[in-house]
Amino acid sequence: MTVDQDYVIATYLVHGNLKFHKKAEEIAVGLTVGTWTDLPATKKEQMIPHLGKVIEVKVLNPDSNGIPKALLIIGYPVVNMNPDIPSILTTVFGKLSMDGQIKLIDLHLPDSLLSQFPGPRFGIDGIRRLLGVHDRPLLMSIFKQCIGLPLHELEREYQNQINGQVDLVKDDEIFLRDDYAPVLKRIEAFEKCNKRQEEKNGKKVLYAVNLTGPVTLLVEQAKQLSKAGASCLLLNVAPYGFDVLHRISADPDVNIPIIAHPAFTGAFYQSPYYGLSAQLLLGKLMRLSGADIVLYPSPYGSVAMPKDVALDIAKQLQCPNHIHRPAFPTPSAGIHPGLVPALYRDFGENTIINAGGGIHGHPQGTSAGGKAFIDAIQAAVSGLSLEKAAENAPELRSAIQKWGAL
Ligand code: 1AE
Repeated sequence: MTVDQDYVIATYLVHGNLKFHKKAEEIAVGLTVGTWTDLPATKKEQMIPHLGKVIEVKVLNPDSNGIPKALLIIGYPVVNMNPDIPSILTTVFGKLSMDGQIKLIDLHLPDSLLSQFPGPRFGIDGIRRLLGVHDRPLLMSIFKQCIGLPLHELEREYQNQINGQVDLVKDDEIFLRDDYAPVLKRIEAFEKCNKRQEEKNGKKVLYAVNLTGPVTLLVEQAKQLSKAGASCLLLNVAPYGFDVLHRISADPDVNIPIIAHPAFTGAFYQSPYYGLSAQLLLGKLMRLSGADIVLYPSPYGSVAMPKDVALDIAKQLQCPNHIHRPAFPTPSAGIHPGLVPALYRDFGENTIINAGGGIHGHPQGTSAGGKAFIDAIQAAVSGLSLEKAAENAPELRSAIQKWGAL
C-alpha cells in the first residue's frame, strides 16, 4: 500500500498533557480495526489492509498557557470508506471528535477517492460563462428584508437590486418560511425580471433561491426548481450536512450552480481546541461536495475571521487539483464599497463581492448601492483609488461618506 494513494491522511491538533505517540497509535488502531496487539496472527493478516497508521507526530511548542500540543498525522485505508463525506468524517473524526482537546485541521484524499466526487459543476469559469463577465470580481446582492413580505414587494426589491447592475442576487439564508412569496412564484417573477434586463441591456443575472424543507425532499426540490427555471440555488450546507450538497450537485437534473452558505459552521471551527478548521470545513469540504460559490466571513466585515484563515479558504477553493473545478471564494458579512480595494488586493479577480446591508443601506437606496459597488470594483480593477473614482461617481461618493474606506 502506498501512503499517498491508499490512505486518507488526517492531521489533528492535540492539546494536553498526553503521550502524543501513544495517543496517535490509539487513534490509528481504534478508528480502524479496533484492537491490534491482542489479535491472533491470522486475524492480524486479515486486518492489515484495514489498519490505520501513524504517519508523523510533530510535537509543537506549548501554547501561551503552557499547555503541551502536537500535530498528529494519521492515515486511514481508503478501503474502509464509502466515497462520501459522512463515511470519511465518521472514520477520521467520529468518536474521536468527543475525545478531549483535539481538532481536525486537514484532510488529504487520494486521487482515487477525490475522483469519485464530481466537485463543482460550474466552478469559476462556468459561472463567468453564464454571466458573460470575465474581467472583474463579480457582485452579489443579498435580499435583506424578505420574511413576511408579499411577492410584489419582493419583486420590486429584486428589480431594485438588478437595476444596480449586480451579477447575482441571493435569498437571505434565514428566508425559510415563504408563505407570502412561495419559492416557485419567486422564481417565476424574478427570472422574468432577469429576462427583461437581459433583453434591455444584455446584462445577465443569476437568482439564488434558498433550498429549504425536510432533508429527504431536498434533492427532489432542487430538481423541481431547476426544471422550473431557477438559475441558481442557495443551500445552508452545515445544518443539512455535506452529503446533501454532494447529492444535489451530482444530480444530472440539477443543472444550475449552487451557493454554499456558511450558517452554523462557526459551531465547528471557532474553537482553537475542538471541531474542524475553517479551511477544511469552508474550503476543502465545500469544494469536494460540489459548491460553486462559497460564502464565509471576510477579514474586514462584521463577522470577521483572521486574514490568513480567510485567504487559506480561498486557496483551498481555487488551488488546482487536476480533478475538481475551482469554486468562487465569497468573503462576506458587513461588506461595503469602502472595503472593495482591500478585498480585491487580497482575493484578486476571481472572487465575489457580496453585500446585503452595504447595498440596501445606501443613502440613495438599493440600486444606488449596487452602482456604488460596481464603481468601486471597476476602480480597483483599473488601479484607481476609491477617492479618485468617487470624484465622477456620486453613488460611490455617498457610500464612502456613509461607511468610509479602509
Ligand atoms: C458570512 C455570511 C454573510 C451573510 O450571509 C449575510 O447575510 C451578510 O449580510 P450583510 O452583507 O452583512 O448585510
